[in-house]
Amino acid sequence: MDLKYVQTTCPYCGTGCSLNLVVKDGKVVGTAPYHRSPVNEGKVCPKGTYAHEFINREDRLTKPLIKKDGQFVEATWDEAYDLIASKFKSYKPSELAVLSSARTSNEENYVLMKFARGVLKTTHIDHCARLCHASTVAGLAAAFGSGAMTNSIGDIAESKCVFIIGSNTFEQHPLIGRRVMQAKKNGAKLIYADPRFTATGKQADLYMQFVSGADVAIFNGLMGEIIRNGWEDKEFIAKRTNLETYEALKKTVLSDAYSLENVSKISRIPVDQLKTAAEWLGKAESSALLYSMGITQHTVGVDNVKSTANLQMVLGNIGIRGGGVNALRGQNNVQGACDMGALPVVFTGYQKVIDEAAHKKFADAWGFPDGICEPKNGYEVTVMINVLADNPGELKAMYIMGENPMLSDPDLNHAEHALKSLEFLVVQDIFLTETAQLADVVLPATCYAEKDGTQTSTERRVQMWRTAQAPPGEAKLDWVIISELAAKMGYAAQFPYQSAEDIFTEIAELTPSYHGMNYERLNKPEALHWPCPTTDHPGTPILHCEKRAHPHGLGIFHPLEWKPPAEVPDAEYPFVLTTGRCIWHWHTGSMTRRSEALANEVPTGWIEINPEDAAALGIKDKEMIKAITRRGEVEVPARVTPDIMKGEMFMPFHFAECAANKLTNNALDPGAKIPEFKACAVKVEKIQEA
Ligand SMILES: Nc1nc2c(c(=O)[nH]1)N[C@H]1C(S)=C(S)[C@@H](COP(=O)(O)OP(=O)(O)OC[C@H]3O[C@@H](n4cnc5c(=O)[nH]c(N)nc54)[C@H](O)[C@@H]3O)O[C@H]1N2
Ligand SMILES: Nc1nc2c(c(=O)[nH]1)N[C@H]1C(S)=C(S)[C@@H](COP(=O)(O)OP(=O)(O)OC[C@H]3O[C@@H](n4cnc5c(=O)[nH]c(N)nc54)[C@H](O)[C@@H]3O)O[C@H]1N2
Ligand code: SF4
Ligand SMILES: [Mo]
Repeated sequence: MDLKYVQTTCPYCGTGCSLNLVVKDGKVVGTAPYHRSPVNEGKVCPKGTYAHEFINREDRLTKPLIKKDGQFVEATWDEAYDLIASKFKSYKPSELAVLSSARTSNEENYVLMKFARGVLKTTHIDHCARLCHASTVAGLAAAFGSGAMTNSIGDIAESKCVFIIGSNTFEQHPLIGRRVMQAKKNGAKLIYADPRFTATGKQADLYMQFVSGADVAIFNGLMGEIIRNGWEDKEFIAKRTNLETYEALKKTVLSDAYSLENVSKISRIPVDQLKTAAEWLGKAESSALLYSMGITQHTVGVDNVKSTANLQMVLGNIGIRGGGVNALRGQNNVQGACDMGALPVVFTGYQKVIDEAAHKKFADAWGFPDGICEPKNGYEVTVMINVLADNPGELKAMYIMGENPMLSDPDLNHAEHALKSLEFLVVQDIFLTETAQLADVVLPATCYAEKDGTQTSTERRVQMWRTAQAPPGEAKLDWVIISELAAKMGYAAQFPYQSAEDIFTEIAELTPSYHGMNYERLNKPEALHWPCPTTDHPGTPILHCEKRAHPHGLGIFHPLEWKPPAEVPDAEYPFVLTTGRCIWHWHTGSMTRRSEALANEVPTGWIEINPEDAAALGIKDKEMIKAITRRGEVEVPARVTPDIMKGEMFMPFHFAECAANKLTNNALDPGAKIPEFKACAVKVEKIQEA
């Protein structure tokens, strides 16, 4: 029997755990612990444990598919490439849009970014970071000059006080949750704020339940209380921040609007809990703030993120061990997809497309004889969808690699209408997803177990995937598909890669923060954190130790006023609906619902309803009910539980048969263009028997 272990990185969340794939007779058959990673030390969560189960599913895509008369027919790669090349050549660059993928490697994102800007010459490239941490990138960049998680995962265990808000860490980043438990064991207090008493909440020393959308008010209230008591870090503020902005912040947070009584009215958190939280934070030697989608997915997402930075600077928790603003990135490689410039405004390493020198640098290095895209910002995902729906004919064709917007975008009826208005859609995925079903051409790609490559975790650690088995059927590596298509379109010379490593070498050359990295250096258990500017640089686990990344080196405070969500409850839609995830499933379920063990645990979706609300509506636990918003309705089983706040309801968005996103609101943060997945107005009804 041919049995081997191949060490790789988990393909699910941004924690970046390492594990072994067990390969028998050339096929992946299981996972086994890999003990030497400092991130997870051999432990994994259920998704990591079962990360092999979807790989060899019978319904993996194995051949290119072309839609003819509404039906998919199998095609050769040449037929598929020829069709795509001729179609794409018939459109103007501004009529083309590309969605890249946080599920794929850095190398693949880089190649697709180069394809978009160099071959298609379009400015419109983006990916799911828009739905996720777009607010973080904008908010932390405004505060610190750089938009990434400031500290490392291991560092959280050293914190003296952990404040988690808007992150269900124990379910969504379980191996980061483990570090929080280690901090607790070392004596740290855990403060948790969330509308739901989640698995994370159940470990908290102080749990503050509040109504979705109150975050800025809560932060202002806490900062006011901290400053009134003299618990602010005066030295840090004086030396490391811009004092004018601090004075302005003080004026706002000390105003009557954010007295604890008012904040309590807005958020429904009792005053004494707010006082305790402020005291614990104010008196702790260090406190780490952890957040994720509860903060970012709002029309005020950027304000929420700036508030996290405000609080941590008031407390002097930046650039120290056990502190930091720890924005927990979601997808395995969403940090990397952003680093690789799969965003409408930057090349790799956040080099701005509108910057003349950066534009020239990439144009020269790539050497497209007919130049690259204009030095102009392109459309964000959410804007692409709105343009498709509202300005028919402006965008005509789209290339989607490894994303499933037909389940993950807000207001699905609107998204479906938008995607259906495309003249030509190409989807490159490993399964025939809801989005792929709308495509004109479907290209079969390879999954993480079938490729070498790197991915960058939430703590900016660049780690490797290693090939464990051959692709199924005729499926190809994502970067090979894009390079072959580029060659068909006349640009073979610009895509000469023989391996993922070749691509990485080009990335390192063009990207200052990755400049000192190469496969040899990355090929060890601890890998490297960016920034790593030279080949003898050890990498940077903690950012902003000496000074901010702003040119003047000082952190900037942002005084902010609280604003309610775009849609608030009224007589017709009397409840707040929030949405999110569970530990067993991954987003649109394309992988986890094809994993027997995971699907068996949680076979379908639900809506959480507080017992008092359920009683008033006459709804029983497990009863099928109808959930309705201004945008759509779904039938979904009720889960009656005291864990959700009265007046609020929660749905996971993993399940197509009761898709939360038929209900969600497409209202966007004006700066980051992230949708308000975390709050809209909903009503629920009993299903009338026919
Ligand atoms: N098992 C699993 N893990 C995952 C994922 C997955 O699909 N499944 N996805 C990954 C990805 S891409 C991401 S981005 C992360 C997301 O990770 P999380 O952000 O932790 O996950 P969510 O469930 O979206 O939302 C977190 C919490 O926000 C709370 N919340 C709701 N409204 C508000 C509000 O107004 N304010 C605040 N402060 N909180 C609110 C919700 O009750 C929920 O508990 O998880 C990653 N990890
Ligand atoms: N209501 C609601 N909606 C949300 C959210 C929410 O909290 N609430 N969260 C949002 C967030 S944070 C995110 S990140 C998005 C995620 O939204 P998406 O990125 O659209 O969701 P995924 O299901 O992760 O889709 C990834 C796709 O990539 C495919 N894939 C996996 N590996 C590979 C590979 O190696 N190559 C290729 N080519 N394809 C591959 C998978 O089969 C799948 O179809 O959802 C957003 N939508
Ligand atoms: S915590 Fe995240 S990276 Fe680690 S095993 Fe679970 S899903 Fe994978
Ligand atoms: Mo995400």
